Amino acid sequence: MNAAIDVFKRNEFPGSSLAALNAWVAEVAALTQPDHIHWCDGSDAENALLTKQMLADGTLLPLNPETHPHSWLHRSSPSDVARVEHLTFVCTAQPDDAGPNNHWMAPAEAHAKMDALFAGCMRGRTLYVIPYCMGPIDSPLSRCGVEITDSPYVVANMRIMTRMGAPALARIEREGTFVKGLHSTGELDPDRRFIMHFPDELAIKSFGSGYGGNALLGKKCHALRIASHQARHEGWLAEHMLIVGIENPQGETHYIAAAFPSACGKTNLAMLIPPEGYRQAGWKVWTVGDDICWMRPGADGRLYAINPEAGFFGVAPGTSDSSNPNALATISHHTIFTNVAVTDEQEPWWEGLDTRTPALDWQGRKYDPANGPAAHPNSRFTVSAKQCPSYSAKAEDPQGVPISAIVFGGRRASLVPLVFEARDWTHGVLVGAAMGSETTAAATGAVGVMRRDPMAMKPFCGYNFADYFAHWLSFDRAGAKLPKIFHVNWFRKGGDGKFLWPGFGENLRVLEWMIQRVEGKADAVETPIGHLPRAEDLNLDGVALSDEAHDLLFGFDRAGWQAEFAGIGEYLQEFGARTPQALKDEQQRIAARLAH
Ligand code: GTP
Ligand code: SPV
Ligand code: MN
Repeated sequence: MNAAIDVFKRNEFPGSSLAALNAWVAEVAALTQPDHIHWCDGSDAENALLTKQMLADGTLLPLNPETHPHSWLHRSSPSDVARVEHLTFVCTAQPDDAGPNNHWMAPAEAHAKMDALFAGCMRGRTLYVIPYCMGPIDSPLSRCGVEITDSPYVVANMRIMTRMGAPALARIEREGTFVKGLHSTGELDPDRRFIMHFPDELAIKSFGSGYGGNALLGKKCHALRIASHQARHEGWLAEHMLIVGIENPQGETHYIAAAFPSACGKTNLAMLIPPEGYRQAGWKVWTVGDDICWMRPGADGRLYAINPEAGFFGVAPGTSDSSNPNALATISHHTIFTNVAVTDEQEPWWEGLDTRTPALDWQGRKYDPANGPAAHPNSRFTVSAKQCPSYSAKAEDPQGVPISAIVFGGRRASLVPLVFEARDWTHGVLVGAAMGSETTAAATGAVGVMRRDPMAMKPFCGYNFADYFAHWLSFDRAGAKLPKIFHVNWFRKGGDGKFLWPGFGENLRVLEWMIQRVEGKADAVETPIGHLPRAEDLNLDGVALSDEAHDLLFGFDRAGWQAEFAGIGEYLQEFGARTPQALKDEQQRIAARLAH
């Protein structure tokens, strides 16, 4: 047992045990009036029975059993296809504790509003009790929760995405603490849809949506919004990050955690396949997690990370044998597909998969390009991480993996170079806090709009960003051996509007430079925004880059960065006096350097 784990404080709430769980289930049943109550044990038999029921009532549709054994298609309500940030609230006693980065409602008002929606909502339905564990079942870093839902689709997804069932219930009984998540699909009416978080009560109430991030409460609601709040009080970090291991030809593995906003490349980087030359030389890539990372300092001062999830809820469009062969292999069986198209042969299909023309679109209509894409742009697959060929044996390690580098990145069509390195931790926190990215189809609303998305946590931080930045800064203390911090941009575009960097597997070239920097073996040029590699500092053998690509991917545009830093300064002002002075000082120091 790692000594550091003994000092890992827990946010106990007294009086909670299986008795508390039973009492809560009874209270919810009295409110929601279900016809039946089912306690999920997570067994194969239970899953088989639920699947049979869902196939019978059309919740799941069969896919081709020859090409996609044990795989199903779910078509959601067309108005319920993504996270709803405008309907997602953090309910703290004081609005300032939720911060300008969250929608806020007073807890009593939010409870009253939600309880009115939940009243009688499960009549004619079954109430499922899902005990789950986020993280390896025997890890001291893991945390448990219980989701109550009336959706068998949610049960089936939670079974893949978390360690669900009897072992989680046993841990809850042992620990006496769990996050309470109450969910109902209601009538799937967007006007009666809310996702409410009560961090001080370790509770979530979600009504009116069956979509992943709104309904699988272990994921964004628990593992990020509630967990970030707990992490702040207990001295750790709950982040929207992939975790990937890069093994060099000498057999040494560095673990990298990377925060990119939704639909900006986490799953792809986590499952990267090295370019041919790297493969031949013996490089290997190991997937630990693709969306969420919980990190805490270990006894040796390094940050140790676990992936709290057990599966991938990944973006389908763009996933192909050339972009992400590991993902394609992972989803070849035992997979739930949501809102993809299907071919004549009942195979799942999406834009970017191959050149076939699908038969039916995501709504089950005969495919007609006039209706838009065949697969919804936010169509997804749910699959066990164990099916991934690159799944790391270390992903199940209760101690987690030591992190050598933290990477921030967004979709930036202009200005931001391929990669740069922060000078130190404080600068790195500013780089994360200043992240910008174009919005994607993962949330409802306009796509392609540039917004600030600090640490890719804009939709997921369960408390005031100013306090979150202070929490990040607090890790720089005596004895800490912190990872280096980098920023990447795979999405820089040229004059023709096309991506300048080939991306995907080729991103390993950038990761290699980072690892060399960590080991003190690679060069870089010092600029006001950080250390930039020259093109020759990266291994670009076999990559054909135009002159324009060279200039823009490795260049530093002083005038552009002056404007960017003015914008970053204004953004930090939005958090007022709560913004840490060290962060404001860092922004001003760099702005001043950019000015001459
Ligand atoms: P969430 O699950 O929403 O958190 O998304 P994610 O960050 O895991 O994004 P994902 O890896 O699923 O990628 C989203 C989209 O970006 C897909 O359509 C990918 O094909 C595309 N993409 C991923 N990596 C790259 C890259 O290196 N270059 C380019 N051009 N596109 C990429
Ligand atoms: C994201 O939107 O960042 C996702 C999908 O990973 S969801 O689970 O809906 O949040
Ligand atoms: Mn995500």
